Amino acid sequence: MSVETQWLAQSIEEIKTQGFCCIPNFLSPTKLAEVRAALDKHIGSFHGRNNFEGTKTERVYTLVGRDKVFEDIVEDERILALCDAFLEPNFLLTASQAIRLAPGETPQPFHADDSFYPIARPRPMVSLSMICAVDEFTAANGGTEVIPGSHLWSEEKLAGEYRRGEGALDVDLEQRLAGQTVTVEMPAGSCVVFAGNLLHRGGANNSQGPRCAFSNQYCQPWARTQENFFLGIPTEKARSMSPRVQELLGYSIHPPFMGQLSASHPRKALEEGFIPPVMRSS
Ligand SMILES: O=C(O)CCC(=O)C(=O)O
Repeated sequence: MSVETQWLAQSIEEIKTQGFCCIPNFLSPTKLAEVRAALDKHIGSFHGRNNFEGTKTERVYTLVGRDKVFEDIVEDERILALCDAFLEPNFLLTASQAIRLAPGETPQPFHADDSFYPIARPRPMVSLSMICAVDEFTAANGGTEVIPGSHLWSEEKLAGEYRRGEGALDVDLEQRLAGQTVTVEMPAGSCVVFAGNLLHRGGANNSQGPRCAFSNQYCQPWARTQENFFLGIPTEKARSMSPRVQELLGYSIHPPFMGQLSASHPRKALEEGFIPPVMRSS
């Protein structure tokens, strides 16, 4: 399957103008079933610790290392084509996680996924995110809420409003932002792709059932990744992955030498019997 040119051009335009685009039927019914089966094995082992992670939310971090189906999705050619359009060559996977909101979950604070890179806005995105619905997303069950156009907002527009105190929730602001919000309602298997500087949040789950999703985020090749995949994914596991996924995890060089391993290409670390130079006697 190759990425359809017209679809790609339109999706790029939507991300440029409104900050996001949707991919209906991103997963085939078979892939969606595989995702659900894989998630069943992992969901429930990590409970959100705060309002951001969600106190009624289960998360599974390092999803890419948990099942082959997630490795395949990480290198989905439609997502990588969008990354190619907005990020520099050698972009990296920065986060990979499942997010399951239980009934009663409250809305997340509005945030941008690349807000922790201290580069003044307005600015290009440092990362690109995708969130795929594993359960249907509705306004009632906490479907992701986005603020169209907010990826273009300046520092001034955010200052004293959104960032009134690090991590503090400004209730007035939350209400003002909520008035500009669009809920991404989509069937299970569809996904939303959005700029890392777009304001968004997981909504409140006022339904009777869970709202499960997974998200992969990609960042510029010069930015520090959120997840430390070198530590999270053992070498033996990384060795079995495709060359493209290995590159996305950081077994790659961003010229001239970012990511080097003692002056060698980092993929050397995946060779059988590799001994780190610092452990060699000569
Ligand atoms: O669950 C969602 O819909 C959004 C989650 C999110 O934005 C996050 O955890 O950073």
